[in-house]
Order: sequence, then structure tokens, then C-alpha cells
Amino acid sequence: MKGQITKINSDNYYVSSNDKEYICKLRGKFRKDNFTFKVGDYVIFNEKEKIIEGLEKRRNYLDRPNVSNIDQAFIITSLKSPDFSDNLLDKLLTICFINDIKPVICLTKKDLLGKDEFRALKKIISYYKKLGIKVIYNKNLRKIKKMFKNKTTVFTGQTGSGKSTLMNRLDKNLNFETNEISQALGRGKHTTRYVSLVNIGKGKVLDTPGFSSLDLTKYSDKDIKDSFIEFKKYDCPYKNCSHTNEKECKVKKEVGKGILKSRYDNYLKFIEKR
Ligand SMILES: Nc1nc2c(ncn2[C@@H]2O[C@H](COP(=O)(O)OP(=O)(O)OP(=O)(O)O)[C@@H](O)[C@H]2O)c(=O)[nH]1
Ligand SMILES: [Mg+2]
Ligand SMILES: [Zn+2]
Repeated sequence: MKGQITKINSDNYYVSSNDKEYICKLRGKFRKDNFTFKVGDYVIFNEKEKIIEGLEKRRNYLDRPNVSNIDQAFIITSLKSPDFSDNLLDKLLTICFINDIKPVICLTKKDLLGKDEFRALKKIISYYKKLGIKVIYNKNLRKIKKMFKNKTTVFTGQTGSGKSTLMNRLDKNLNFETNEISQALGRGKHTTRYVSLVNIGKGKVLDTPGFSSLDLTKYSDKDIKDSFIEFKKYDCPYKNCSHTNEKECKVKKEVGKGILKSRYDNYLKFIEKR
């Protein structure tokens, strides 16, 4: 039978097939090879023995979060507590573009901002909108649900940004654990510990554990450069301009004008793999 992995809890693999759930183990060869399955994987399994025997080709995959076959990522970005981080946002955008995942910036905790704070952030947000990236607030539940239609959407973002809270609000039958961030951070651990794939409306959605930092070491400088989609508009005299030390680089000249300075600064950090 064919099914899809919806959750992995140590050596238990939850496989959904024709609206039924099977808790399966792995065939020995996968265990021997230390092969890592991912939530979202389509697998062939033996329904009587409840053993996973094969893996279908993945459309794409990420290691962190450990998911596969993703169409769209909701980058859950809190505006406050935890504070807005352009660095994490740009990192997640880079990861999305490299892996052919459509990013959506989903903003949370606007209610915690004062007017002036909001005005400053709004300027930054509008830059991303101009790049053609969809931006939505977490209170727009109906709009969000519509965006899930016929897609697999992963929720990703910093720990405490409100991923599980939004999942629970989108579907009253869900009951993912959530935690106040002072508590979550104070205990030094993340509230959500497993990736879960669930159906919401007419789509599939994955809640994932948050993170406090992310690294891009597995991606090449070229891939990172290409993920800064706005740089492509400028034709620098050198064909393979890295937009770092080249004289006459047009991208560098635009920083603080057509290019948001924090974007460019993050680009430099990312290629230095810091
Ligand atoms: N004021 C406010 N609080 C929010 C909002 N969204 C979520 N929260 C709160 O933020 C805290 C953290 O939310 P969670 O949903 O647990 O965060 P998470 O992203 O799932 O965190 P991890 O599972 O650790 O990755 C909870 O106390 C939520 O009630 C919001 O829009 N406004
Ligand atoms: Mg969570
Ligand atoms: Zn350049």
C-alpha cells in the first residue's frame, strides 16, 4: 500500500492511507543504513505487518525542519516577543527559494506593538511585499485557510512565534501544545518537539518545532546569491559578480536605496556562513 508519513516519534512512523492511520516500523535495511525518513514522505508499506518497505521519490525536502514534498512555507514571524528578526526571515526565504518552496510571510503578535514600533516595521515589511512575496497576518484565519487549498504547507519559524497557536485557531479540533514564551525560553526548550502533518480545509499543513538559530552551511554561495531575487534586476559589469568587493557593482550602489540594507547585510553574513 501507498501512504504518507504524518508523524515520526522515535521508531514509530505514523502513516496515513485512505483516511486511516497505521503505526509502522522500518524494514531492517533502512535501519541498517541509518536512513532518515521525513514527515511528508510517500512510502510503500505492508499494512498487515505495519512495516515501511520503500520510499517514493521526493519533490523536495528540508533537513530542518525534517520534512518533504512541500509546496509552500508559512514563515511564522513574530513582530514582538520574540522580537522581529530580519536575519531569520531572510534565512528562511533563502531556504525556500533554493528548495523551490513558495514563501508566505505570516506575521504574528501585532497586538503587542505600539503605533511607532509598528510603523517602523511596516516599512521593512512593505519591501518584501514589493518583491512579490505574500504577507499575511495571523488573525486572517479565513484567508489563510484558503491559501492551503490543494497544497502542502509547512509552518516554520522561531520558537515562540506562534506556529502551534495558529494551527489550533485554524482548526478547533487540533490541540497542539503551546506555551508562553517566557516559560518556553526560560526552560530552554522548544514547546513543539515533533513535526505533524494534518489536514486543514482542503490542504495539508505541517506544524514543526521552532528554532532559535539556523545555519546555511549546506548551501553554496551561488545558490545563496540567486535566492536574493532582487539582486537579479541589476546587471553588474562582471557577469559573475559576487556583489562584495567588485568595483562598479550595481547591487552595492543600490544598498540603502532600492535594496533594503538589512537584506544586503544578511547576504554578506550568509555567504560568510556566519
Ligand atoms: N499576543 C499574542 N500572542 C500570541 C500570538 N500568537 C501566539 N501567541 C502566543 O505566543 C506564545 C507561543 O506560541 P506557540 O504557538 O507555542 O509558539 P510556537 O511557534 O509553536 O513555538 P515552538 O513550538 O517552540 O516552536 C503562546 O503563549 C501564544 O499564546 C499573537 O498573535 N499575539
Ligand atoms: Mg509549537
Ligand atoms: Zn554586483
